[in-house]
Amino acid sequence: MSNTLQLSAEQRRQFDEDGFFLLEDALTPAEISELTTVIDALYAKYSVERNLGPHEAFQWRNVVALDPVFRRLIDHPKLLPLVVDLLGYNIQLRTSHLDVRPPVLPEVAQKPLGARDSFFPWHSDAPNFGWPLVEGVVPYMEMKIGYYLTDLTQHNSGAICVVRGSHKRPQKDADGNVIVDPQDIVEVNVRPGTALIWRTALLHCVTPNLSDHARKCLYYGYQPRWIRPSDYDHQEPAVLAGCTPVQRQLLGELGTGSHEYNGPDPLVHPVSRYWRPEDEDIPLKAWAEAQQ
Ligand SMILES: O=C(O)CCC(=O)C(=O)O
Repeated sequence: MSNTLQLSAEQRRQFDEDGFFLLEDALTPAEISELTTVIDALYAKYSVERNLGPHEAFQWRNVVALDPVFRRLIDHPKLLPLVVDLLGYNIQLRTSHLDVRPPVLPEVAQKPLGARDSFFPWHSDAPNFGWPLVEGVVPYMEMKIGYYLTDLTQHNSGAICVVRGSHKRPQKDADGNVIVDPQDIVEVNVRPGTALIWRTALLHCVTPNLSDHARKCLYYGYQPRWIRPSDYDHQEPAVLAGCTPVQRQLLGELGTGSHEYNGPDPLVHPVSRYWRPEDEDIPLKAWAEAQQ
């Protein structure tokens, strides 16, 4: 692709240099309300089933398999062009999760932000045993979109914090301690409906939620299709039923619906369609070309 679909030069600069940018009003009030209704119902059900205390956080992984309302976000028209601009079209979802963080007790805020022994230590996302490093730095492997559904404009309301530019440098000292210059910490204090588009190699943590309301948000991680997802191997047929070819691709399948993952001659000449997709395997390519 020669041109970008939607990404501005300033967004590109921020994504490369800072490791993130914000998109306000990514979700409409109607979308926020629809998502929140489903999340509240899930939280009500699972907080009883899991015997969660009033201050305990609730997370659900592979949320796209849980309800069609979450599936619709994987190719949200405001965000998908940005994802394709930032990662190309041979991509899939790596993870999708919802997070509810009720207000915590004040003592939780006693530890320094992101401390090793705090409720949410600084980290960047990686599989067990880590990503390969190039001169101590994680190459660009994936990105995430955070959708924030509740008001996070106040300090210590449970917002994510990112360390500006930390994706571009080694992150630990010789003793294994995470290196964070306080001047680089950005607390993502945003209104409901804002999206955070970020590199998961950024160091991040979460502030204690000392507000009077639970923080509710969703994260969708995207990666090239030749990496394996973290939340699923293949999605269940019921999840894929009714999905568009683009959605099927993003859910890790071949856009055609074919199961010939190793090509038409897998015994003699196996060729992974994730490595070497034909155009019909990646409907996102035709979609992207049609946008231009
Ligand atoms: O709950 C948050 O905002 C942080 C989520 C997080 O650590 C992640 O998406 O990797």
